[in-house]
Amino acid sequence: MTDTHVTKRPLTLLGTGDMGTALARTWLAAGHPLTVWNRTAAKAAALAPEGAAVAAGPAEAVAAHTLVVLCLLDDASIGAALEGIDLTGKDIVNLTTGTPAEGRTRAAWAEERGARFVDAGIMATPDMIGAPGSGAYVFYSGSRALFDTHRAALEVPAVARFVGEDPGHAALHDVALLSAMYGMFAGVSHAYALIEGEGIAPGDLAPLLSEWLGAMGFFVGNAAERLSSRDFTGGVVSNLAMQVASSGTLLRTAAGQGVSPELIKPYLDLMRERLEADPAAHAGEDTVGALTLLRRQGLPAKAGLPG
Ligand code: FVH
Repeated sequence: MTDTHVTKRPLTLLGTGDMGTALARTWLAAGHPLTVWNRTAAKAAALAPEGAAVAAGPAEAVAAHTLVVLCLLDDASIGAALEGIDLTGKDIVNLTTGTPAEGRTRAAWAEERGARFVDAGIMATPDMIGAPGSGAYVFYSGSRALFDTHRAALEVPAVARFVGEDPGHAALHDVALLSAMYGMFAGVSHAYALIEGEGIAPGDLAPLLSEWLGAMGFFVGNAAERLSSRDFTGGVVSNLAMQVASSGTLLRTAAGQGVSPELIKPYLDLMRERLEADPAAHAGEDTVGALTLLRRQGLPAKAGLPG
């Protein structure tokens, strides 16, 4: 006879807002003993019928289990919730969105209190959590030992991707992807604004936009290769001089349609700045060369990235 009984790791979750509740439900459904606490008690109590133990306060919740997951609004709410609570021997996984600096500072704060710490960045909305095939995943960084110990539990709500022992790197990956997303949102918003009032339905433009953005997706890998090699001229198919010249068409069209260029102009300006700095050197480049201007003097620069 084989023993098929597998003990599911118990854990504590602080924060049962929209995301915390979605996470909690997946752990409960998977059979993990779960203790929850939320500042507004009713939101935690709502999980009791599904099997959650509801703690009266954050200290009781933290004391209940070694693995303590945080899903609070922001870094300040972590300080507020955990103020004065004994964290000795705890394994803290912080799913609260924050900056890389907050992740590093919070890791040092936790370690000073005798805890291991992993920071995280959730690449999903609550409805994607625990939904197979939704594409949901979570970046983790910090203590590799903690991550390895708890990986099975962390994989329950969404795929887990460990991105290094620097506790700031999960947030950095999270923010990098979100920043690219907002750039894409900005371009799409500008496109819809251009056609508004012209008798072209947004729904007619939508498939064309999706198809075009998919075709232009090569930029992601192309930019990575050029930034690594610092080769901005090899194999260029659309050179900077041509793109700067045609950017005037984009701006004049926006003006003609009565649309503010504010969402696309910064990128067009950056291309022009790169070209005007040294037309002979940069005219034949890909637009990726313009990205070297983003790290401005006076801003903290990352060592090892040449200009
Ligand atoms: N929801 C989403 O789409 C995104 C997806 C990507 C990741 N984010 C981040 O997840 C964190 C939690 O987000 P959420 O969606 O659960 O947010 P809320 O529903 O607003 O819940 C916030 C919880 O934080 C508690 N809280 C706020 N301030 C404090 C405090 N000072 N002390 C203790 N707890 C605090 C709040 O409690 P209450 O208002 O119910 O009493 C909620 O439990 C977040 O970092 C997102 O950026 C979600």
